[in-house]
Amino acid sequence: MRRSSGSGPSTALARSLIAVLIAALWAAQLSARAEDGYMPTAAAQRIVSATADGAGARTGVVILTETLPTGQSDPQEQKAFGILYTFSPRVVFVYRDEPTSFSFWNLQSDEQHDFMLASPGGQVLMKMALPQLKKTTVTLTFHKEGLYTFYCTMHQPEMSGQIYVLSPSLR
Ligand SMILES: [Cu+2]
Repeated sequence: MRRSSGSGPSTALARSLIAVLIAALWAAQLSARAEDGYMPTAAAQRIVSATADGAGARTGVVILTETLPTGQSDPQEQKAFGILYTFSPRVVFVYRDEPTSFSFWNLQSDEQHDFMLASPGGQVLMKMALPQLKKTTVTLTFHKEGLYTFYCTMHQPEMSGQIYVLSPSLR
């Protein structure tokens, strides 16, 4: 009796199913990456360059994600505004062309945040996920002076901050 040699119609069907499955997994992975964020493009790197692990930094800042109100909660405030989140600190000063590590500590066990950076002209430069109860570190080197804005896209407008990029001559 002849057994299936691997070229029968059922095998061909299985192969095409596997191909479809692999394509679906690949697409899911791509969309997951897009959700996770993106580093500066070649054009954006003329404004800011970023390395994901925080390496090469000479100085750094820790930015916490905090829940508002801190301390005793006011039931009326909670009712009017819900739970609010903020970056702490919300304002950071850095020098141009000085690699600076930014370590974001997501202190919430039940809330995802992210870090989206915009140039002084309002151009979005990068976006990075800040998972629950994790430290996420990136080294940023700003090449243009001015006032940059950063956002958590999930908690707008309250969860925002500013980075002032100063001239190194101000040292
Ligand atoms: Cu947030």
